Amino acid sequence: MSTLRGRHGPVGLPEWNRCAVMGVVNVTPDSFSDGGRWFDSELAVKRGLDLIAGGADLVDVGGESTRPGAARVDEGEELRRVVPVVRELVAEGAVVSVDTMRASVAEAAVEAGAALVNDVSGGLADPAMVPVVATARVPFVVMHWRGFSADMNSRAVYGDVVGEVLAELQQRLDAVVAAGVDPERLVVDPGLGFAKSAEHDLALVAGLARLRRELALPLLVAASRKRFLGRVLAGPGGEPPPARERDAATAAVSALSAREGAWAVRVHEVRASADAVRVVQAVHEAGEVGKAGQVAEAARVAGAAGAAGAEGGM
Ligand code: PMM
Repeated sequence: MSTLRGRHGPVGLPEWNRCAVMGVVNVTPDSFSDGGRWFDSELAVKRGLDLIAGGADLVDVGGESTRPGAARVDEGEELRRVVPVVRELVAEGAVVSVDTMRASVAEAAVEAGAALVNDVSGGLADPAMVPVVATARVPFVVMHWRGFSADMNSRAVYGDVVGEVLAELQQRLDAVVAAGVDPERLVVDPGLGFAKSAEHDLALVAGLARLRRELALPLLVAASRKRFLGRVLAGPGGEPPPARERDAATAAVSALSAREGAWAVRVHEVRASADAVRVVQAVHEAGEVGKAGQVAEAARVAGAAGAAGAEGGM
């Protein structure tokens, strides 16, 4: 369906010259890693601005927790949580994404200035979502999703997780495009932690290059503080560190993602990930300079050999 374009990111957002960093603003009392901390409009706006000051390129504002087992929030409450925060952050000059599964929230957030809709259900949770996004002509994140958080862990069953996530995402992307969303505005996300075990998440991180190559769309990776990192970091007793102690591990995944050409990483603490993606970019540029130098040297040697040959013939 899709073709690789010259652009690194989706049409409709600034073009960053490296993997972008999306900072998370959860306006929720119960998100798994930072629930309750920014559950107040003013605090949430301040948090968003702090994330930008710390190196975030854009901020993702959400009013519904999607942690495993979470119940859904009421629509009116989600609107009340999200829209004022989006409006205020946009007024302060931030590039804002809205993290929602509800078309009404997406629509109100876009009206308030949100530049991107991030739907963890890829439009499956609310049939009105895809038409809203198609009409608004904003970039749209399609994440791999198998069902609501209340019972998603029971759906974490795969033979070949990378192959199945690829096929299910492709099917979803085709449906979204058939329903009128501009393919140039799509972003894909493997949905780490959503109906996935720690082993599945690790396999997906190992498979990022394949996902990017085969889906040929900008890729968003959201590993921040997730369970699989807790599992990797667990001590000998098997006890994982608390979510807030997983930011260095998150930055490691940000570096890996940037290295594999991800368009963006979604993180709670931006500083370490912002540094990580900048280092990856600098190393990449040094490699390009090195390659250009080798080509110039090869041309110089070939030129000298040619000149010597010409001399020998005289
Ligand atoms: N994960 C969470 C929330 N929103 N959006 C995208 N695109 N991808 C994700 O993996 C994702 C997301 C859950 O994490 P949080 O509760 O810490 O925000």
